[in-house]
Parts: sequence; C-alpha cells; structure tokens
Amino acid sequence: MSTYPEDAADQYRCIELVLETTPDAAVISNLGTSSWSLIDIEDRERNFYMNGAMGLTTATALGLAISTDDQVTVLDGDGSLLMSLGVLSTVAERDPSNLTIVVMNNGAFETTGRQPTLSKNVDVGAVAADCSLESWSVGSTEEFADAYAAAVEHDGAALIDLAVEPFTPEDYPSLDYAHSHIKHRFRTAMAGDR
Ligand SMILES: Cc1ncc(C[n+]2csc(CCOP(=O)(O)OP(=O)(O)O)c2C)c(N)n1
Ligand SMILES: [Mg+2]
Repeated sequence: MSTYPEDAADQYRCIELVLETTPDAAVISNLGTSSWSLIDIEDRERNFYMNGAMGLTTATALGLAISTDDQVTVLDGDGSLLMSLGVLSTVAERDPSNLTIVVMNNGAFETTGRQPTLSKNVDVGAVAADCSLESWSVGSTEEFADAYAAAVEHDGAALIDLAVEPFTPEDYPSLDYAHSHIKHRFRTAMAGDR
C-alpha cells in the first residue's frame, strides 16, 4: 500500500528547485533515485553521489557541513535515513546553520523495486523536531519551494520531510563513475576557493 498522498511532490522538480535556489551548494545525494535524478539534472562538481552506500548520506553531509561554511544540502531517502535515524540527534546537537536535509519520503525502497519502507509508521518531521532540529513536513512541490528557502535561511540545521511520489527516471544516466573519481572531483571543487 502506498503511504504517499496522491498529489505528493515531484522529486525530480524538487531537486531542480534545490539547484535553482542554492546553485553553489554542495549536494550530497542518497544512492539510487536521488543520485540518478541529480546527475540527470546537472552533473556538477559539487555533487557527491553516495554511490552504493546506504544509510550514511546525512552523516556524511554533517561531517562536511562542520568543515565548511558553504551551504550543504542532503538529498536523503526515507529508507536510508531510517537505517541511521539517530544521526538526527547528532545533527541537532552540532546544529550547523549551513546544513539542510531533504528527505525524499516516497514510502519505498524505490531503487530496489519499490518495496515498502517503515516510514509509514514514522513521522520523520516529528522525530527531527523531537531531536530539537528545525523541521518542516511538506507534501507538494509548491510547499517544498517555500520550505527549502526557509530551511536554507534558518540559522541552524534544518530538515524537510518531503512526501514525494515514487519516481525512477525511465532513461536515467548510468552512474558509472569510480568512487575515487567522485571523491577527488568533489574534494577539488570544495577546496577550489580556499
Ligand atoms: C547497506 C545497504 N543495504 C541495502 C542496500 C540495497 N539498496 C540500495 S538502494 C536501496 C533502497 C533505498 O531506499 P531509499 O533510501 O528510501 O531511497 P529510494 O530508493 O526510495 O530513493 C537499497 C535497499 C545497500 N546499497 N546498502
Ligand atoms: Mg525511499
């Protein structure tokens, strides 16, 4: 059974909005559909694709956010975040103002065949708030645009629990970069203006 509303947000369009709103942000994308969408929209040097590694997207972004002043935006998945939900308490404690977490909550392990996740039982926005993290729960592309702008402006870390329709690009580009290439390209881009 689907757990997302009929009129849930469009994941692809929301990622386009992220790049339009914060064109210079470092974007850390969950493996699978988030990374496939991101690379299809724009294969930027400041994209870090979590190619193969599930459950560590937000933790990786937290480490980055406390080591740079630049905007860091995470495109996590509901399945991935639920694997390591405790990271939200650490994010809230460090509270870096340059960190924005977007949870692409499609209620499914979409990348591996749309098996249901347990996000149907978890109010991710409420969990984040309970960890003392600023959070928004939104369910449409229009609401996302406003929430993302507010989250980036917020003086502290912020999370957006975004209900999205399950989405797998029909003709997504294969993400066949070596892991070392992704790391080196990203690190060079981030260190470039230092
Ligand atoms: C530790 C680990 N467990 C399982 C997998 C297999 N796997 C790859 S993508 C994926 C689903 C990810 O679900 P979610 O984070 O909700 O993202 P979505 O696919 O819905 O965009 C799974 C189970 C993996 N790569 N690593
Ligand atoms: Mg998912």
